Amino acid sequence: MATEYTAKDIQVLEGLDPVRKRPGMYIGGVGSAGLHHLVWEIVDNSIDEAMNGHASEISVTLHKDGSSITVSDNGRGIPIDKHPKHKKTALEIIFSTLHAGGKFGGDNYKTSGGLHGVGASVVNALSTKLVARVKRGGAEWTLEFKRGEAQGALKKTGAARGSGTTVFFSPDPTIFPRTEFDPAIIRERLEIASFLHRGVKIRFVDEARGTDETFQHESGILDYLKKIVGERGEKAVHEAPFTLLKENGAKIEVAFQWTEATDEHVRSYVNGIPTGSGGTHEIGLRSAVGKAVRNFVDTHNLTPRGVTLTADDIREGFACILSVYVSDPQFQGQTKDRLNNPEVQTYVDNAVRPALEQWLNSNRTVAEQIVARIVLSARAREASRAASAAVSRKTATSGRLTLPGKLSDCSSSARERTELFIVEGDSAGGSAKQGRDREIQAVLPLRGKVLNTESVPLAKVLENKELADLVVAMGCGVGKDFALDRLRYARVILLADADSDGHHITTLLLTFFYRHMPELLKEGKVFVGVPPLYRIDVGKETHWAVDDADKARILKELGKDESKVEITRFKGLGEMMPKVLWETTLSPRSRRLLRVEISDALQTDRIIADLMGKDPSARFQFIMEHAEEAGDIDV
Ligand code: 28F
Repeated sequence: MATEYTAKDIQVLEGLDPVRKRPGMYIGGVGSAGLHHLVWEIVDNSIDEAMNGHASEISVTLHKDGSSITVSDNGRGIPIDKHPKHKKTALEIIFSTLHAGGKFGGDNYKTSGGLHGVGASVVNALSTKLVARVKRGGAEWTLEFKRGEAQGALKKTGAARGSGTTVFFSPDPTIFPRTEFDPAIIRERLEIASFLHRGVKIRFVDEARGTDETFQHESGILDYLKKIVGERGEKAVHEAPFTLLKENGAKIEVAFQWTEATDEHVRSYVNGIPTGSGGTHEIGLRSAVGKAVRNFVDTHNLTPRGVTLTADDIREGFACILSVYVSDPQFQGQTKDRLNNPEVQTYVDNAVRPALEQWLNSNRTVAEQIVARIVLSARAREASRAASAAVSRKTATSGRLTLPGKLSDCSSSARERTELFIVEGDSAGGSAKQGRDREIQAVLPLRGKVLNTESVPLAKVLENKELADLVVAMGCGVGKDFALDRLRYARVILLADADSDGHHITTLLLTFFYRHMPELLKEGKVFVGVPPLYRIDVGKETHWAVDDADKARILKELGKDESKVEITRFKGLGEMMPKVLWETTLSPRSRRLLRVEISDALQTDRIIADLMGKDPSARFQFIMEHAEEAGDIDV
């Protein structure tokens, strides 16, 4: 049982003026992240109370105005006794001075909002109004503040059963340009908090949108692991995940399992704060897992002949939730989401390694399933390297590039001016070959459906002639063999019909690039051409519309309705005369291109993974959403 703290335990540091002068120093900034830090700070005080075993329920209400919040917990209630020296109640001190309360240091860990324990007083300073209500000792006490200034003394506002703390606050619009909270951000953080603090009931009421959700997970991070493995549609290669809870200078909780996914997926937290950029806790984890697995494989001589296992093979498909609590976390980096404490690496390594070795030895079947998974990724890696080398060897041996016959290359070798059009279908390929600028534009027609490469090992992918030819034409290798500086063109432009088949082809190609040449997308080298869907002839004038909305807009601009003009709908690129194709889709001066960008890797990963199961053209929009009008390219 933690010692009972009272007002005397608070060392008062200073007033709140500096906070309003330079809020960025205390909450990192006054944008959305800074605004939401206010919520995390108050919520974390409730979570602390729960972590110390005194609160079981926390509720967060976003009020109708969307800009004010109430957080409450059923803990002991902030003490209201008077500080012997400062003659103020603990409650008032906690909200009106930057202080080091009993919660810092000591045996319990100060979980803290994004910026590590700035305390409720900062929230108070940056709020036009804050009302703190404490139920304790059979009564309810209320204290109101405006911009950090107490409005009168603590008042007894009635009798009350039970105990707890409630805080209402509305951020100051003279500090925050935007004070509207984003319910999705709050919801996600509360759900994660319910995973990290097993059993605590966390309720989120959004009064503006009428939603009321409660999160509670008795199995804590195990439930969280199940959620992230489930939502990405991966299958686990062994039933029971590995779990560990240990305190050895740091409190460590970890749950992981191997899945059939091809990437590693670790989500780590320090004192409840997400550490998206990793840090020493993750380094310790990876070192422990690598050593324990390798030790098991070597002891039981499980490596097949001719296969070498690398750390990457062990990490492939590895899904993990790691949550550590340390008393003095040091964070680094712009977004302060990387843990720096060197000692934590040792703590985690020394906690996980022996426990995992023990677990593998006492669960032989599971251990062998895991080793099989690792061997599979080693074989796939070696096969893909061989296949990719074979493809590039095919080009390298003859000295001259043995390009696929279907490729109509451009004549210029000034790569930064050249572009490769990947065109769906032979007829479209024909018009593109004729309509293009031969000096700088190459055309590679693709026949029919491209292989769906989602979760297909690269070796298998390269057995598909279309894709193997594409890899050769691009010249940059593929998979682990990829080298962007070998790309033979400045950009790759996908040209498919504006119908669902066309969208499907484009999606399949983007999936291939995303899974096997991700850097190509990350470097913004891939574009989607936007051919016209309608030709609108008004007298001598011709207008082109890319979709129905565009058509309506043009007709409105012309002040004509459909009956007064001649409208042709293009069935596909192949139907367009080469000159028209040049004018509307190929010419750098008049065409429209969409640059494909990965704006949110995790979301894209989920969408691409989901994509192949459902009707892709319906999902195609998701990819287009990531593509922004590429008016900015110097074509
Ligand atoms: C809605 C926000 O802030 N809950 C909190 C407590 C409980 C105690 C406490 C908090 C005493 C002097 C450090 C009560 N009884 N929810 C909250 N619940 N702070 S904040 O004490 C603060 C310490 O400074 C508490 C006995 N010990 C601690």
